[in-house]
Amino acid sequence: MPGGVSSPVRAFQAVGGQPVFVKQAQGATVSDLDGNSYIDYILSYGPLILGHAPDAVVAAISKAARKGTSFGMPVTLEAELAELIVSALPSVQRVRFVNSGTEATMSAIRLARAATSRSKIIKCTGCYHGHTDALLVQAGSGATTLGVPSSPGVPESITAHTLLVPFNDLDAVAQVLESNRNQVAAMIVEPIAGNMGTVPPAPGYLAGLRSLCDRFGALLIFDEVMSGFRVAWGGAQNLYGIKPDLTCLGKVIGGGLPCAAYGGRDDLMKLVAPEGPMYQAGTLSGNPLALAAGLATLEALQDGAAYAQLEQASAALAQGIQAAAAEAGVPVQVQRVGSMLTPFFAAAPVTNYAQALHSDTQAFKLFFNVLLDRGVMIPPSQFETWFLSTRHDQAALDATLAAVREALQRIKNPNQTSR
Ligand code: KE4
Repeated sequence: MPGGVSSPVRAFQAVGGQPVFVKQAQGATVSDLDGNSYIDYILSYGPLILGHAPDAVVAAISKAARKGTSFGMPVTLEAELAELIVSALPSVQRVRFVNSGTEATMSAIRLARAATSRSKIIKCTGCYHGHTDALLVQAGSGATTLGVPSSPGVPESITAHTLLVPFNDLDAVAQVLESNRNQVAAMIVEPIAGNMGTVPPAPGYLAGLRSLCDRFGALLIFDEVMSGFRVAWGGAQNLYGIKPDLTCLGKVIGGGLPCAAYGGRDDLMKLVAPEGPMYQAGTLSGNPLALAAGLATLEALQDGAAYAQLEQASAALAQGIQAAAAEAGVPVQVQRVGSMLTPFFAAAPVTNYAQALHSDTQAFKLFFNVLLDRGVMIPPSQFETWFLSTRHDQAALDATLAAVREALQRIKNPNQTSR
C-alpha cells in the first residue's frame, strides 16, 4: 500500500514518526495497537459528530446488515434520508446519493456544465473538493500538506477550464467572471474553508458570491461535505442565510460510513439520469448500511441540542488555546466556526490560502508531537480542521488544555527537556 495508508494525510508525513494504527475507539477516545489512548479531534475528518461507535448508530447498522447489505435496487431508507436532507436545506429540493465527497463534487460540476452548456469552473486556492481532476488544482488538505496542491497526472486540457481565485476575495471573482463572460458554468466553494485550516467567510463574502453568480449566469455550488450538518442543522448555508444552486454533502450524513450526496434546485436535478441525460451512477450509492448510519446520526442532531452543546464546548476549547498561547507568548490564531476549529501558528488572522501557507509549520509539528505524547490526537497537518463531538466532555477539554499549555511552553523554550 503506498505509504502504508489508504489516504495520504494519515501517513503523518508532515509531523514525522510512524502513523498511529487504531485498535478501537469509543466516544471521544481512540486507542492504538500499542495500548495508548488519545482524545480524538480527527474524528475521521468530520463524520463522527456523535463520537466513535454511538449506540444508536451501531444498532442501526447492525439492524440494517441483518436484512442484507446491498441490493442494486431501491430501498425506502433512501427516500427517508433524502426527505430529511430536503427538509433541512431550503435550497435543496432533490438529492442524489453517492459514496464520497469526491463523487459528490465531481457530479455537481458535471451537472453544472450540463445545465449551462459552459465548461469553466471557478474554485478558490486552498479549498479542497476531493481528488477529481478538475478540482485538484491548488487544492488544500492533504494535497497542500504533501506539497502537491496540483497533482501530476491531471492533463492541462482539464485544468485549463479551472479558474482560480483567493478565498474571501470578491473582486477576484468579479474579474474572472468578467474576463470569461458566458464561459463559467459554476463557482464551487467551501462556504467555511476547512482544508487550509478553518477560515470563516468574511462578512458579505457568500452573499457577494450569490449576486455575482446571478449577474453572470453562473451556478453557485456550496461544497458542504465538511460543514454540512456539522456547523448547524443543514449546514453553513443555514448559518449564513445564503441559498446556493447546488450543494455537496458527505461526512456527517454518513455517520462514519461511506455516504455522500449532491442536490439542489429541481430544474437542475431533473437533468440527472435516468430522468435526464446527465449520466452519473454507482454500485453502492444509497447503500442501506451507510444510509442507516446517516439517518441515525441526523435524527440524533435534529432537535438542535447537540449543536448548542458543541458550540459551548468548542468555544471553551478555542478560548482556552488562545489564552494559553497568550500566556506562553506564542503567536497563535485560533479560528473557529461551530465545532470546526484550527489553531494557526501565525501572528495575524488567516483569511486565505496564501496567508495560511505562511503559518509556522515547524511550530505546528512540535505542537502536534507534544500533544500526541500527552494523549491528544489532532489532525497531523496545519492545513486541517479539528472536530469536536458530543462526547468531548469537560474532562476531555481540561486534559486537552493541559497538554496544549505544555506544548506551547515547549515551543517557547524548545531546548527545555520534557517532564
Ligand atoms: P472524500 O472524497 O474524501 O469523501 O471527500 C472529499 C472532500 C470534499 N469536500 C470537502 C470540503 C472535504 O473536506 C473533503 C474531504 N476532506 C478531507 C479532510 N480535509 C478528507 C481527509 C482525507 O483526504 O483523508
